[in-house]
Amino acid sequence: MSAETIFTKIINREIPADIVYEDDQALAFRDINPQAPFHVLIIPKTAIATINDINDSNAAEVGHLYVVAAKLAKEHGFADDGYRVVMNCNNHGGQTVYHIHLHMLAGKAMGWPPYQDTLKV
Ligand code: DGP
Repeated sequence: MSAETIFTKIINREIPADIVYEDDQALAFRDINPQAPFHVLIIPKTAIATINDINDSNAAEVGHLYVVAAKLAKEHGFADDGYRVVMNCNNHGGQTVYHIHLHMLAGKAMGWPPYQDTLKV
């Protein structure tokens, strides 16, 4: 599944974004609603809708998103202190844009677990 989203428009420079990294497979740009001092979205240039659409044929592109995260962490000085990468899936995961993206959050210590209400199972 590869429906076009706003992220395709960012890849194609049809709408602006604060791009911090680009190569042939991936693009990284600052999140419009940052949740940390450094909050970028690292996306594959191929439109993969959700984690459920990851398979053996696109796994290398998805793995590459982590390579980009590691590069950015070193480049921006976050590698030693640490950072968080998150990929949300569908409604319960909090996904709002259906082109997979790795959130990379850095520049402050983050809490865990990420939910604020009490877990009831
Ligand atoms: P998620 O909820 O995991 O699907 O995250 C989507 C993120 O995308 C959210 O943190 C806000 C960000 N976002 C949505 N639209 C735009 C946009 O047009 N530009 C930028 N830079 N970020 C966007």
